Amino acid sequence: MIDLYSVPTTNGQRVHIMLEEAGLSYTPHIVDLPGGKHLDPEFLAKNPFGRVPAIIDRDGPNGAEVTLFEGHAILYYLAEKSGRFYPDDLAVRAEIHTWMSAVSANIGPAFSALFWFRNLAPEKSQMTLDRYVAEAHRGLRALDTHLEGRDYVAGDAYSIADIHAYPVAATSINSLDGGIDDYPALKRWRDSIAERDAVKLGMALFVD
Ligand SMILES: N[C@@H](CCC(=O)N[C@@H](CS)C(=O)NCC(=O)O)C(=O)O
Repeated sequence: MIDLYSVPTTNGQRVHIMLEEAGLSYTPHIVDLPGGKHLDPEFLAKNPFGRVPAIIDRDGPNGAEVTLFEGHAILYYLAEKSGRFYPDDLAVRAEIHTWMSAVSANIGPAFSALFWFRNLAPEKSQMTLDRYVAEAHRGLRALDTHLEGRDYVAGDAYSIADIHAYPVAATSINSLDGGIDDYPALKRWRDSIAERDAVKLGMALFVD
């Protein structure tokens, strides 16, 4: 059994989708971020950075408990545990690694910074907002160009690279003027991934 600690944002959604896709049984726990529960010692023991998502696999390797955080690390773990969505082919794995890293290192942080400066910063700075809007578009442009003429982010089958990138195209992008309409390849790919039952279930988790 896996305990999932999360919220229904982009960072959580990719793990929710993966758990549904892999058919692993799990117990979801919503973490009260506005109430500061992610900074309690009890949660910091799961992720010392005080961020969701995190999981505890009570039946980890060799029967031991394992605790993980960072969405992409959780996806790799669940893929290896389930043997799903992570092909053995080294060339495909290289492409998966590249795009998982690119989304984590470039696109995710651009949207996180944009959210903070737009919604939480005590002082507003147009220059800062412009910078992170531009960075978000830079990442989306790269993903859109990569998806031209392709059905999947890596190789020729659905993989954890699609699961990792999907919430960016389904959720984060809606915070930009114009949304996904400026990105035709990304839109086509998002619409096809959205049809999957596990994706629908994962995206609905914690949503009333
Ligand atoms: N790099 C992390 C980012 C996780 C993250 O920023 N989670 C947000 C919620 S969407 C959070 O916990 N924010 C609380 C905080 O930063 O204090 C991942 O990909 O899992």
